[in-house]
Amino acid sequence: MNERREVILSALREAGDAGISGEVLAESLGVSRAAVAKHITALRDFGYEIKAARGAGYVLAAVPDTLLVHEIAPLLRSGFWTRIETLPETGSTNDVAKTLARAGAGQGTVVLASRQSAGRGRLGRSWMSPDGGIYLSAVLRPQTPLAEISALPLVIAIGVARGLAASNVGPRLKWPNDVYLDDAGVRGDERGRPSGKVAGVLLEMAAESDRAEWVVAGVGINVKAPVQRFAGAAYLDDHLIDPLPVSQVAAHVLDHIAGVYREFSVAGFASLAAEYRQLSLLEGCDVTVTGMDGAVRARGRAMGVDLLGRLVVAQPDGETLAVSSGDVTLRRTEH
Ligand code: BT5
Repeated sequence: MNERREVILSALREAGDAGISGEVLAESLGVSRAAVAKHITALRDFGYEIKAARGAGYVLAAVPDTLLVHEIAPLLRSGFWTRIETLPETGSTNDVAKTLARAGAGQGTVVLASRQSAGRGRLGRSWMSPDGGIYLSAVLRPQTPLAEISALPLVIAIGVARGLAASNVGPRLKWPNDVYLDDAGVRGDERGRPSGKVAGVLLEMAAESDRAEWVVAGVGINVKAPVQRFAGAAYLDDHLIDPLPVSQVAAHVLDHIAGVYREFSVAGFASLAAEYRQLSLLEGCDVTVTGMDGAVRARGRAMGVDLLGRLVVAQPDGETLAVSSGDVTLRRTEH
């Protein structure tokens, strides 16, 4: 959206129900009234409902409930996000952010899309990305030693969980970086079981010798349920009596990713491990760790995560095992 439209939009917001005339807008922008009318038409095309009332001029009646930079930016509290790009659709926001990172985009760049045609999960899996979700990818340039970067996906997952908690739901984490919704809150699932996966995190990076050159942190969040629900997925709005505008949810998540990333940058994962443990769905549960070949690698009790983000499993023989993500699947052991 161009700068003049931004100015018009903020003037409309400020004027509220009183409205603002085309003449005043034209004068303050130094353009003709016809030019103002063109910008108003363009804003309407974005989904802004702008009424033209006789005497009052233009009145902003409703803003679109979609991911638009001019809806998200005013809601952000953190100054971390210096470049925000919103797209109606793209293949994968991670690819867009990676291209920007390779071209030198700074830390604090973020790309958000309302829909993805080729959303990716980890290990070549796909991420269903219909309209109604938030698909975002952030460019980070951590100074953390490379060996400790392995905890960063868990850090981002904590940020997403905090952002969703600020959006009035009770998220939980499933190691390493899946975010689940705990239905024990609003809907009152008597079993108190999480109703499904509401968000996932995909980190991609390029490394120099002992530092990451850039990290792209991709996050997909299910907000409004599509007509065809994805099996195993949870949708934020199903858990809310008063759903928030999607831009507000995005702003909460971005603010909290920025906050937790700053904590990680200053103090490492040590300061966050206890919070991760508290949010973890697996904490204290018996789990089975299975390699990609399907063979059971270990059984035991999940006992938190170590400073490298590995899941610590206490085995029946008293030995503990630290499990790295990427090469295992994990499920609660059925008794
Ligand atoms: C993830 O992978 O959970 C990481 C997802 C990251 C998506 C974001 S969106 C913005 C950015 N751009 C991208 O292209 N990707 C990132 P993983 O742990 O591998 O989980 C993938 C599995 O989750 C799939 O195999 C499905 O079983 C399930 N799944 C796919 N889409 C889902 C959805 N919308 N909701 C819940 N589960 C889903």
